[in-house]
Amino acid sequence: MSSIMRLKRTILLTLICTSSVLIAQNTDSKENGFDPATVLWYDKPASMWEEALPVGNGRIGAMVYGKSGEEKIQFNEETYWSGGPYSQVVKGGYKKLPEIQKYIFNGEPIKAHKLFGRALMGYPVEQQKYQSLANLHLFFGQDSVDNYRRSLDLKTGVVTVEYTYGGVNYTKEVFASAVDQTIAIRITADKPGSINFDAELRGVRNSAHSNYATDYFRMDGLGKDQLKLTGKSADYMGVEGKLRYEARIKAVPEGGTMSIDGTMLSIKNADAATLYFVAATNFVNYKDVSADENKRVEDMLAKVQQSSFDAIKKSALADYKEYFDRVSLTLPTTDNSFLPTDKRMVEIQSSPDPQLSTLCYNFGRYLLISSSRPGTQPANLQGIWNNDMNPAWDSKYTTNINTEMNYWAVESANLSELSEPLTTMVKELTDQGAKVAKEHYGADGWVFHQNTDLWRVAAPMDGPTWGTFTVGGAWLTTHLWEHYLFTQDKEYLKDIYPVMKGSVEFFMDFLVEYPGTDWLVTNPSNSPENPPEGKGYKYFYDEITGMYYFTTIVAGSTIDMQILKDLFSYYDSASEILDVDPELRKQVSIARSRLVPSQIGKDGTLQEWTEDYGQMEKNHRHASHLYGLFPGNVISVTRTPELIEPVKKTLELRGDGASGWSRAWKTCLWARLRDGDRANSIFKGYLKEQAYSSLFAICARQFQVDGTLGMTAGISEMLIQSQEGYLDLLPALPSEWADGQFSGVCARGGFELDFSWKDKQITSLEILSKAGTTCSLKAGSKVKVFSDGKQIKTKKRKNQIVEFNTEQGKTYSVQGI
Ligand code: FUC
Repeated sequence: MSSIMRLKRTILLTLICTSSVLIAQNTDSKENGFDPATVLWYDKPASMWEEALPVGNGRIGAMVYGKSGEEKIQFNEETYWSGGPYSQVVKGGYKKLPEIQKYIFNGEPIKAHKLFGRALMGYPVEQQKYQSLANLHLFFGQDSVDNYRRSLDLKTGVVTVEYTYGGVNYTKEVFASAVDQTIAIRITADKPGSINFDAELRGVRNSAHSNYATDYFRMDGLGKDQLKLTGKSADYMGVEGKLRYEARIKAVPEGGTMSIDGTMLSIKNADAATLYFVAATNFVNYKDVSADENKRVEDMLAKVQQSSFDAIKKSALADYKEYFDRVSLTLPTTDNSFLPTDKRMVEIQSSPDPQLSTLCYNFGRYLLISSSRPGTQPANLQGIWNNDMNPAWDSKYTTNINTEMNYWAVESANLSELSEPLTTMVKELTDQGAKVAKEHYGADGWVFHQNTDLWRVAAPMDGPTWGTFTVGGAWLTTHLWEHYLFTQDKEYLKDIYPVMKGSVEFFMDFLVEYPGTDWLVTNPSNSPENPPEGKGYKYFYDEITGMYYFTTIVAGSTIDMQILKDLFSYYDSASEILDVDPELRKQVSIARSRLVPSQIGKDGTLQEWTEDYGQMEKNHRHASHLYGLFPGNVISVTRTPELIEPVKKTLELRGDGASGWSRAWKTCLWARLRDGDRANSIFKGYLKEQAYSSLFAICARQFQVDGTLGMTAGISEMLIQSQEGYLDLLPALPSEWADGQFSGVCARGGFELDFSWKDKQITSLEILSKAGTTCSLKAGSKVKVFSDGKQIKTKKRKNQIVEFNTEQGKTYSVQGI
């Protein structure tokens, strides 16, 4: 072989190698056990906070940028908010209610809007803000590195950053431990004595010019191996900041030296180093801030110091996997599945990568496990992750879609306990909710509107355009009932029954007759944030605030009617199961029958309001009047077929776009319409336009966790549904997902399923009965059900439903479905 030939071959080989290395570097491979369904990875650091990777244990959270020069890890503690215990209740507001209602019935919405604004809004009109707690800066000074890779392994909850610098391979691992209440950061290298960095734990200030910069913090070194941060929360809207906090970094180097100079800790020539972050506030609950944040931190640190990194990691992962490993979903893998996650999000627009849907499904489960644990606060607008002292929408609890969406997947995703924080918040809201019911509406029971915060305030806030949404509490109460449907836990039902009853009692007092009909309506009411087009509705100038507004104020929005239809029928079932309040039950079912029926507008869509108003905003992001199809149970393909075309027409006019959460909702809605390809195409559009490369959802150029959690529900809804009272497998299977497997997914009635399919046909199905209820399953005529290998009796019902009794704890295998 001539030298030229040899030279050409060497060049070719080098090219192949480098490209394979490049490919190897930029694609992962089956060979090294990479699982495209459970690992997010990137070949460069986060360029902004929204691209950082999250860890959390339900109470404390962190975002890891993965930088090699100056690493930044941003921390949160879920109870660090502005303000302190306060009330928004305005005494005597109810005296103006009849006048407001009259204006609305008389077609004078702007007068009603203004009077509502003056008499029924809560005060202060704004609520408190979730705050960022601290930033840890690690100065490695290793700017240009090779073989860079950062990843989040959803199977373990560990964020890993790896790279080569100066011929040494460095690895950083970060994870949160719910067992030891710490976030651990471990830095290692494959050459002894190579670990050198400075560390500083910095507080975060409300910007000096903001009118509520009354917070402060103090940074200190502590002893030989700790950094300490203490501070107080900001006053806001006249509510004094009552929260004190303390955060610590405890450093444990192996080898090398460690020193502290002022607020800077330095580690030199160590073989490895571990940093432990702990933090706490004096928050006990929404009306009590008497805890000792310093003692809490001391106790947590003492526990960490008695343990070792390996033990802490072992128990943290075991605790995390106890939740995560309950469910596994597998969809077809393609070559693109091995690309970095941000590149997969681009490539899926032109060629299939179903396992990216699996990754999104699992990421949603991960975020719930990391932001909502029994005993913690519910996941707020950003879960628990927020780096801003003035976050969008205060990163609080918006309940005219957002907080609800956060929990749409919790039951089917086999994470039922993680709904406890939401249940507790709803219970806590009944406190001020009852005072608001009395003073603002002259009604019994409790009411809650479209926003709350750490302090569980419940009055209308922000303005009448948004605050006239009176069914926020009722909507949240349907989640409590859903928890019962999935668990069949009667003790739980007894415990939450007073919440359901209180919400029903409010509406039994608040509902009024719609003039000229026998219908009962909410008045005032709105279809969230969507201004009707019709008589009396126009933009107007409000001389008090000096601003122009549109109003959404109506009587009997369709979403109100649908939520109350669900609440009333759930109440009916609950009181029957518990055999209590038969008289109230009778009145409630009469009232339910008088709620405004679903109506089809002159444009063939489902009417969004009792009146057939037009749409001022054609592609409005909220699809509130489709609550009844999803997550509600008022509209269905089988029970209300006459409404399906109007619903589809409504969705066609709304379009497949808008914010991340809006697209997650539409994915769920098209799944309920049994159109998997439409749902899947909306999912891809979401990845393209309304998701960060971190798979965090976007709303109005802001991070919002609801879209991500809503997509987890949407993906599940394409593969299994049970809202109709029977198990329905593959109801909306996208054509790209022809083969797959889904195990550990839960269904109403207390069932847990393992099933797989090939060429869109179910090939195996195992049903675990966790509550011993009767199982109804949509199946073909040849279906056979076996228990302990023996075929059991089944009853065929209409619509291809087969029914069989089950025993608690028994698994049933189904063939010929
Ligand atoms: C509602 C939505 C907004 C945003 C906010 C948090 O107001 O209409 O898009 O998601 O909640």
